[in-house]
Amino acid sequence: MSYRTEEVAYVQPAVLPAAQAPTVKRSTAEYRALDAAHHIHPFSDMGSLNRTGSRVIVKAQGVYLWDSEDNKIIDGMAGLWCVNVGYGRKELADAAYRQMQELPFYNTFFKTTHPPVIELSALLAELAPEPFNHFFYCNSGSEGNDTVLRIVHQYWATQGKHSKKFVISRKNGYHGSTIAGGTLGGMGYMHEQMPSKVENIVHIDQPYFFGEAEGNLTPEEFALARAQQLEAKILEIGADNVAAFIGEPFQGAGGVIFPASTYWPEIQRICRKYDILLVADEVIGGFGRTGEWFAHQHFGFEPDLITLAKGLTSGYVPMGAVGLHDRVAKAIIEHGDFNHGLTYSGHPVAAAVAVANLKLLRDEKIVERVKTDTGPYFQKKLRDTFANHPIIGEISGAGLVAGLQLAEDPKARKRFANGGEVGTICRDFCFNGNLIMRATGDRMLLSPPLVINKLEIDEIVAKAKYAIDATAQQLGIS
Ligand code: PXG
Repeated sequence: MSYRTEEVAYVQPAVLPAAQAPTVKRSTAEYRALDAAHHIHPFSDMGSLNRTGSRVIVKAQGVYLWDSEDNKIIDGMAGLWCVNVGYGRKELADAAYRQMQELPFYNTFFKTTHPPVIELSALLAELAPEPFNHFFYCNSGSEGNDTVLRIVHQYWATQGKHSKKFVISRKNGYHGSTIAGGTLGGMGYMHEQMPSKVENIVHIDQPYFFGEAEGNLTPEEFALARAQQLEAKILEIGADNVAAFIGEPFQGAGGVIFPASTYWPEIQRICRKYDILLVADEVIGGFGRTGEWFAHQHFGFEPDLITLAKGLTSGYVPMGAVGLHDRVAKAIIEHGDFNHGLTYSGHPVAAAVAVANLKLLRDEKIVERVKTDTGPYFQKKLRDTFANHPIIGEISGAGLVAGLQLAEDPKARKRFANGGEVGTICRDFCFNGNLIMRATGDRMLLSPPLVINKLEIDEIVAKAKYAIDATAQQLGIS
């Protein structure tokens, strides 16, 4: 198996000139030594990382990264699910540069505002589904979900329903790593390390068919049963005590778990029946990932609140937001002070970059291309390539996001007993093959920049096949 090496014909418009690409100022060994000496990485075992050393990424263009050893790596994860317009877009750099000179910072507290945050809010209202016309800003998805809790609480206070305090979320959901985000998420290993958790947050099971469906249930029956756990939980707590349900339309960090089509309509029915706010965490799904602007549109439901981050700025600068459905916005607007805000809420530079980014997504029809062209191509290519593969049990996804389930016996839906280790073996083969593909336990995840072309998709899929074949071979499975 050889890797595709030819350069792709597709050239991005308005890329940064190569002369502006950062130069490598130190040797890899020096970078690693300094990194080990002074930098604590997120979600890492620092002792073991410092013994091996990190890969040092020094520049990027389009869908490619380069490390300090000048290896060219294809980025199958769009950074961390965020670089939707790809790397090196000059329009975003120009927007930041201009804004930094004109007004690098001013706050949006104390009866003030500024043009970039006004333009961004109007543009988001244009791009989001019709009832979303108001946006609150923060710096990350985690802060977005903290904000969601504050809005939900304030909303029910304005309705005089003070007992509605519980928020229901899902096991293996991911909603960030602040105390509130981490509590909302369903990652047990994160809960264990928290000094305390936010009160009144409870979890139901996830709609993970391959791993958790028992008996002969169809995916649709299983998804319905998992959605109905919400109703059971509401009845257990009492509808008068439940404020909201939050979920990612598809779970990203949890393994690109795509629920069957029966799931979200049932969740929505239950939320409406018991007068519970429905929150879609669109931090990964938003801004085109599934081929729709927002993932809840792909699944056909209407949330009351949406959490946004990542693709909002394509990760060029940090920014998060919460979109409020008109019925929620009205209550917040009409009922006095909302006592929440961050120094950088609506930061002018982040807002200017977000505007430039959203205009690229809109004007270059990048989202439409994911829906009608590259998304279907990517999904078909993966399914054709891995049909009847000895260790691929399921391929989930739509548009430009996919999860590949590694399995000991795909037909019997039998997972590896040591699934996490198998995922790590596969991830290491990807790493050595200069492909970034994320492992979550025994699921391999892909979520490339939305500007990827078909040749680049072919390259990702060929490299993924090489890594998965090599994994099977190492396990002695053929
Ligand atoms: N919600 C969702 C759905 C996310 O995926 C957050 C909230 C939190 O966003 P911030 O910006 O606070 O990180 C996320 C973040 C991974 C990985 O390993 C995923 C995320 C972050 C870091 C790692 O897949 N998602």
